[in-house]
Amino acid sequence: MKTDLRFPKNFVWGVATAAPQIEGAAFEDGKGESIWDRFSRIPGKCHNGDNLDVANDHYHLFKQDFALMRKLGVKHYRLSLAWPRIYPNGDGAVNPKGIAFYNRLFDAMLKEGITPWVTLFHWDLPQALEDRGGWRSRLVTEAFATYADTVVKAFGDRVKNWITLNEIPCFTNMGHGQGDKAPGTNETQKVINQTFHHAILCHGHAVRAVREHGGKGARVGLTDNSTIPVPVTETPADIAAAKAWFGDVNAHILGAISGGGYSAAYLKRCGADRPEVRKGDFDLISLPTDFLGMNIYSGTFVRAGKKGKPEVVAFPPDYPQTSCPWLKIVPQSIYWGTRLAHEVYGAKNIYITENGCGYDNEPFVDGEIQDLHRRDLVRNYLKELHRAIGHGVPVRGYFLWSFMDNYEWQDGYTRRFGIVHCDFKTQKRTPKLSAKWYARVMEENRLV
Ligand code: GBH
Repeated sequence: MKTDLRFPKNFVWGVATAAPQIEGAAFEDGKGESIWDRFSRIPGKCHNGDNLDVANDHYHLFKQDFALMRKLGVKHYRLSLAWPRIYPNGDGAVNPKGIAFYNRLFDAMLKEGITPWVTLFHWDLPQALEDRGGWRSRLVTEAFATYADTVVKAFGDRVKNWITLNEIPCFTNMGHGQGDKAPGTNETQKVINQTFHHAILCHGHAVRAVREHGGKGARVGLTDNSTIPVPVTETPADIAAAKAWFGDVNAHILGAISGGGYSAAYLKRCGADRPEVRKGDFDLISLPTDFLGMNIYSGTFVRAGKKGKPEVVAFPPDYPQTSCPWLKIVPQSIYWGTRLAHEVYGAKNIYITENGCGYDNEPFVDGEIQDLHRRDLVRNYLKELHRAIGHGVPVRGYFLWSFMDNYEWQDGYTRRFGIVHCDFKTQKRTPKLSAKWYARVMEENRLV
């Protein structure tokens, strides 16, 4: 029987990870300390006191990991580079062993027929830069520009898909505001806004670096975790409210990078705390990109309130969720997120660079982790992604987070996001039921 849940020809199916969460070898071969190496050692900050020292030991086991990917039929893999492995002090001297490691890694990946999608920065700022002001200081943008030039030059012959930064709000707002991510400080709103401005400026530098040194066929885009409204009813009034809300809450990032600078509404909200912007900053920030990466896990319900004004409806206590309180199960978020990014900010080629779910309790049954909850969640989100594509939203690919269980930041190793189980004592990898299911999806290019 024919299925209508087939995806477009050439749709990119992949899996995702990030260097600090899987590599381990945190102090090996000259790697410098990152702010997460430091933060994870502050008592009480990370679950169980778990740190990134060993993680999945991917630094030593990457060949076997790529072999497993190949066995599962993975053809596209999103990973990140560890800045402190390349520049242990953030800037200054390059660490040749860091370059050599990624050379070995890319060669091994390509040998297995896997196409790399490389994020330049996934939160592991060199501690040496933090000591000089970190994201608060403009210095970070100069260091990042040099780092971006270096890695694009070094790996651009084999890497054609570049992602500038991962989830800017997490390492700016959450790192310096709520303090639950590294560096874990509580700064003033003015400082937080400045960290944010430096981050989008780094995005611009990465785009520039790829244009200058990326060679033929190089493509580049940001990965954003946009704030996503889901209309309570799919009726014109609620859709209009959701659309207005989406435009407003994402203006400082999606609007800024797509040529609009900071919106008047954003600057008004900042008031006296507005960031210092230098002449020429927005020339870099708004350099055209080739795609938009979106990490979509959840959404916020919005409806038309008084006079049609957007009104957020809070989640009731028993709303279904995963083991992460923030990850409420809202499959329609992937439909509305991609559709609104396209409609409101003109995003042309959209890739879901992360989607998935984390659970604390996934027992083996007869040697298999039967994670029907994950299979079901991913399938329901993918159905909504399929709907978006059917409605003309230009979605080109999907990366499942994550290839394997890994270091889930402040939730340590307890929170498992992988489709492959990792025993962190023995480093044994075991594909879960969801991995076998996803392998069929990738192979058949349709929901099975
Ligand atoms: C992504 O971030 C990361 O890119 C990835 O490294 C990570 O492992 C994965 O997802 C799973 O977590 O203020 O309490 O409402 C997750 C996105 C966005 C999750 C902000 C927490 C806010 C929590 N994050 N969110 S709260």
